[in-house]
Amino acid sequence: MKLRGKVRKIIQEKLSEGKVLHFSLFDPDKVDLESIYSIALKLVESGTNGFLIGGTLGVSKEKLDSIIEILEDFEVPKIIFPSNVNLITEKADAILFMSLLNSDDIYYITGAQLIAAPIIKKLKLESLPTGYIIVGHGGTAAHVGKARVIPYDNIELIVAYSIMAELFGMDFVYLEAGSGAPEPIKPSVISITKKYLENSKIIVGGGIRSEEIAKELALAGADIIVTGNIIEQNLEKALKIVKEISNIRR
Ligand code: 1GP
Repeated sequence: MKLRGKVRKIIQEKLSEGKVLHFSLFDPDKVDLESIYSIALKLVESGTNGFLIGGTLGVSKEKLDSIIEILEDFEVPKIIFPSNVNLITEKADAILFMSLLNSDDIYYITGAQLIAAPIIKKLKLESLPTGYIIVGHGGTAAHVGKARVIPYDNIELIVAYSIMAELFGMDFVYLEAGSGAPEPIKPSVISITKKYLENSKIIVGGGIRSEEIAKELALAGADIIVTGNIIEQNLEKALKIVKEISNIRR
């Protein structure tokens, strides 16, 4: 929690320098505690700007805590990517305080957040207000979160939800295709959405598996690119993605 209270500022400073950020997602249900340090070291050396820790199924606070403890020495923010209220820990620097805006279930829009709010306050966790919008494949998050998933090419809806997040004052709009999605969000969707946002920053994740697509998304206007599965499936490829993004200047 060394960077607590500084995470938003770190992100803003890098973006204001024309950089695009990369966040590495660790799903506690999938990562192996033995290898996480060496993987994280390679990601940091390649230029990743943050660790998101979270997942939808099979996640325990104990494993979450163990992962953050292992990552403690790295000078990059450790940010909780919560799927529910059981994933709040004082060990993290910050939490994506997310509302699943296109859920049909009020629990995922304001219910879990209501339970989480006093806990986050008490723990003095830095909160990063985020509108979470599930598009396309949607993955497990869409199923569990009862999302009314937006088709990949429905730009009108994606833009409308994104504007809504900005009007609510959310700092981040997370356009999520779902972990392991066969297709990521389209770069053309990002470039159009970007035109409508004055303040909110765009996080894109789900199904990003090549440096080419990551670059296209970054140049289209994504502010933060998230990769998860590829880190476990093909670390060399993941490192190429990180390096590609860290070289981009807009
Ligand atoms: C999922 O956006 C993230 O929440 C990352 O997805 O695992 O497909 O990279 P991947």
